[in-house]
Parts: sequence; C-alpha cells; structure tokens
Amino acid sequence: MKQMIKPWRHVFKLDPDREIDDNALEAVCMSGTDAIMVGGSSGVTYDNTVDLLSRVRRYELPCVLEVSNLEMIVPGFDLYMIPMVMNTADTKWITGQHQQAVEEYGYMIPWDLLVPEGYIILNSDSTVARMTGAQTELDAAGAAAYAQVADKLMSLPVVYAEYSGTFGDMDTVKKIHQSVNTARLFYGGGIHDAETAAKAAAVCDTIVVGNAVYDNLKQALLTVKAVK
Ligand code: 1GP
Repeated sequence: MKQMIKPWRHVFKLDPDREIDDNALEAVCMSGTDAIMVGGSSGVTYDNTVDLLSRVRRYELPCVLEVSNLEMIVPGFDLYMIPMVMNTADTKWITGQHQQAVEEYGYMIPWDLLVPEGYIILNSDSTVARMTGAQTELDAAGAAAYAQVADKLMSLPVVYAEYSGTFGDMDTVKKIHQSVNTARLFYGGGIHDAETAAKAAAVCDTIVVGNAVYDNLKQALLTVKAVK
C-alpha cells in the first residue's frame, strides 16, 4: 500500500475547515493530480473530515488523510500520513500525541496504512510553526541535517519540507533533497502557479499545493501540468 506514494509528483491538499463547491472539487479531482491529501492545522473535526472524504470519493484518485489531531481520524482513507516534527523541542509533536493515540486506539490502528512523515517546518509565520513551537531559524545545512535524521536514523519514508503559506528557499529544499537517500521528499508552501510548481518540482520528489486551490483555482490547476 505504501508503494502508492512512490510515483506521486503532485498532490492537492484540501482543508476540511474551508469551503469548496462541487464544481471546484471536480476540477481539482479531475486535474490529473496524483492524490488528494486531506488535512489542516486548525478547525479540522470528524464531521468536516467525513464530509470531505465522501465528496472526494466520487472520483477515482487516492485520498489520504494527514493526521494532525485525534478527533479528525476517520476510517476509509487510502493512507494515513503521520507527521513527526523534526525541528521542535516540544515532544508532543514528535512522539507524544502518537503515544497517546496508540495507547487509546492501538487495537484498531491499520498499521499497514500509516506513513510517517519527518516534518521540517521552515516558515516561522505559519499556523503550524506557531502551534508546534518549531525552531524555524535553520540554514540549508541545518535543515538538511534534520532531513538526514529523519531519513537515515529514523528510516521515515517521507521527509516533508513545510513552508506552508509562503514559497520557500529552493536552495534549502535542494540541499535537503540531495541529503536524503531513501525517503521521498515532499515540498509544500506557496506554490500558486505553473512557474512556482516547476521550480519546486525541480528540487523535490512531490509537490503539495494547498492554499492556491482556495485563492486562485485556475492558476492552481496549472500546477499539475507544470510538473507532469
Ligand atoms: C500546507 O504544505 C502545504 O501544509 C501546502 O502549503 O497551502 O502554502 O500551498 P500552501
């Protein structure tokens, strides 16, 4: 099942806490993207997650959940992406919530469907950075060192360079990419048109496009062709 992520070059990330009408959702799901990732930093509940999953399920593409709190865990997704924040001192976001989830729900966790992600959060001005207390002041070598901890020490299958809300420093992302052996590198943050998509795709394995879907759908759809 986890092999599923290997060919992905492009993913749209949809936030259950934001409105998307049927026409826009159809355009996103039929765009040629490789998968829909459902996730968000705040306001994500069981109800709005079920609702979005059932709407995306009208289409044939894979739909995965990025789990950021225990309330939003809904059965029926193809995979469950589990962030572990590499650059925080708050252990809650590294293993704390994970430990709690296993203790409470271990007997019903579909382990085969879980894909841990070594998150490196690099935009200090993002909700996710504030929430997790991420230490974002890293140069390229510092970020790449975290990537190697995720890839080489912890054998995480995905490293996620997260610039949520802003287009990141592509030299840093390139350095991260060059430093990982086995993990796939996901990049997300500020991709809003074909040009930014192509730039990011040149230095990672998989690009993730989030906000642009809600801000300017027409441009967001052009990010698919730009990387395929
Ligand atoms: C957010 O990495 C994703 O988790 C995508 O970022 O919303 O800035 O596209 P944007």
